[in-house]
Amino acid sequence: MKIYINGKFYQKSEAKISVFDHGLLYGDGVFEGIRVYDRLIFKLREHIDRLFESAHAIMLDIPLNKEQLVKATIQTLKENNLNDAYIRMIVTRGEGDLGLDPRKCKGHATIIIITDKIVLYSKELYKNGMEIITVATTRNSHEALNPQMKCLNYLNNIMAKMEAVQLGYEEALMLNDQGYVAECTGDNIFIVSKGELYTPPEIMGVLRGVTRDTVIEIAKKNKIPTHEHVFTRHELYIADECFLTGTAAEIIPVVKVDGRSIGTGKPGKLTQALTEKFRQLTKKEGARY
Ligand code: PXG
Repeated sequence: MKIYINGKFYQKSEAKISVFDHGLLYGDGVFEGIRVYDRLIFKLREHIDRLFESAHAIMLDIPLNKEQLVKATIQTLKENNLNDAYIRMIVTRGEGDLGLDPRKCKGHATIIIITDKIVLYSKELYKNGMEIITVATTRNSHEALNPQMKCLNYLNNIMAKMEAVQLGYEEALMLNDQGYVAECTGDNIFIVSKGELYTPPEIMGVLRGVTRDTVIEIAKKNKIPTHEHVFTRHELYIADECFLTGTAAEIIPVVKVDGRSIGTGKPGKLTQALTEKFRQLTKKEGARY
C-alpha cells in the first residue's frame, strides 16, 4: 500500500510524519472520508469543498488548490491500482514547536492521502438492522467546537462510542446540549414518520454529511416529503423507521433505540427503497479515473 504525504509516496511502514506535527500534538487539522465504487469517486467535489470549508473555519491554508488535491487523490488511487476504496484525506497544521499557537508551525500544512478499505458494521446489521443507545456524552456545542467542521479532534465522538461499546452496542445516539437528537458518532440519523423523512438540521450540532445530502436529494427526486427538522428521542421512539447515513457506514437500518422497537422492529420499506436508490447512484455517478 502506498500512501501520499506532501507530494511523495511511501510504503505503509515508511509513511510517517513528525511527532511535532500539530495534528498529532493538538488535533489541529481537518479530514475527509470518501468512497470509490468501481473506479467512480463518489461525490468527490462535495467532499473536497467540505474539506476546504473545514480548513477555512480553522484558518488553515491548504498548500494545494482543489484541482491539485483532486489530481493527487487520483494519483494515489492509481499508484495503488484500486477499483474500490475508502479515501482518507488529512490536512494538519504541520510541524511546529510545542505550544498550541498555530504560528509555531512555520512550515506548510501536512497533506496525507490514504487509500484503503473501511468496514464499520457487520453484514448482519445491514440486513437485520442495528440497535443503538443514547449515551451521556452530548455532541459538542457549536459555540465550543462546531460539529460542522470535520476536524481531527474526534474525542467527543470517541467518548460516546466507548460508552456504547461498554454497554454492548455498536453505535451511540448523541443528543446536543439541549437534549435534542443530533447524530451518531460517525453517521447522521434519519427517521420516517407517516411516509415523511426527517433529519436534524445542522444547527442542532451535526455534520452536514455528504451521504445525508445525497439521501435528501434522492428523497426529493422521488417526491418523498423531506424535512430538516429538530426532534426529540420521543419522536424517534414512535417513528415508523430509522436509519443512519455516512460515507463509511453508507445506509444502515436501525431497528431498536434505547430498548424500544422502531416501527415493526425490522428494516423499514422506505429505508430499503432509499438504500436501493443510493446503491444505483454509486454505480453511475462520480468522478471516473
Ligand atoms: N457525522 C459525523 C460526526 C461523521 O464523522 C458523518 C456524520 C457522515 O458524513 P458523510 O459526509 O460521510 O456522509 C461522519 C462521517 C473515518 C470516518 O475514519 C469518518 C466518519 C465516520 C466514520 C469514520 O474516516 N465521518
